Amino acid sequence: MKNILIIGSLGQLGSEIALECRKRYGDDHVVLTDIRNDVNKPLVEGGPFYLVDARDGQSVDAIVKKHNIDTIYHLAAVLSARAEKDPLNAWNLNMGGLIATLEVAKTNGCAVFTPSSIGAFGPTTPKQYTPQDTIQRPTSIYGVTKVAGELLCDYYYHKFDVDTRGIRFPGVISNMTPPGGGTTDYAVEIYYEAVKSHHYTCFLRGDTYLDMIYMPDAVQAAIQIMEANPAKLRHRNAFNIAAMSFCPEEQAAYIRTHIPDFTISYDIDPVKQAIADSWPDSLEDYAARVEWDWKPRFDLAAMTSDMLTTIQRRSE
Ligand code: VAH
Repeated sequence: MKNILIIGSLGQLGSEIALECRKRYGDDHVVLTDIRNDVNKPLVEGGPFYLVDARDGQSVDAIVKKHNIDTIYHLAAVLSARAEKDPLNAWNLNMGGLIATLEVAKTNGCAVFTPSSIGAFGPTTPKQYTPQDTIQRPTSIYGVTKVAGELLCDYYYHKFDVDTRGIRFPGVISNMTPPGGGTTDYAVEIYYEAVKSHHYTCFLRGDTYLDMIYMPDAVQAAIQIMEANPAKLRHRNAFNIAAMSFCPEEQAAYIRTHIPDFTISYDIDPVKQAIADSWPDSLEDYAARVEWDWKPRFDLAAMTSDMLTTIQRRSE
């Protein structure tokens, strides 16, 4: 049975990967850390949890040894929009945390999953069906840390034989954990506002296309890649995956099939719009499909139906 450590386990991605891993591998086989413990009590109290800064390699090493960890999910990071407010802090946390984890993994023979992002691409990257192997010149500090992270993880694989694997996530949409300061947060907020007030004021232009994915598919991908046969992997850090590409106007139209009087207006955030404009409109994910059988289950129609039904049920 696997023994998994999830660093940054209370964030948007971390909390749902943690929940699914505990279901699949057992509460005591999934150890969580985060820099806070004042949210998501069921996770914090549902199994081993430690208050640890992701950059504290000594503490992480002690946890890995105590729990005989074989797989680390490194999910601690400052997301794109928040990172632009304090680029140095974003670099220190995103890179300081990752290299601490890679050093611990090298010492203890752990596999490491690190999320990258469509943010690892920039304005000179082909925007439509962005290829797996292409130009990566991001213009956000978040994207710089993602490209640097991909290169660092590949280096530890080739130089020290650390089993590193990663996925370039699109914008992740979840009905459980609030978004954490990203450029794609609008695509989550819009559903909650649609149920609450039948109106949403969007911070991106209505024709801004971005790749998005529903959280159940994102979680499945993060677990599936770490269970994949390493002999079939020609890529490591990181794989493109794609599920849907849409713009706020399209998402609003799908919401109106459930809430006919839903309206959307715009109050553009120039920082977030500039980041979104630098990212691809859509990705091709052929490598992930061939090398570890990636396949999404949710499209925009299915996600919209599930999100609105779940939020409406909770608000009753
Ligand atoms: C962000 N949600 O907006 C993250 C993600 C592709 C977007 O990396 O920063």
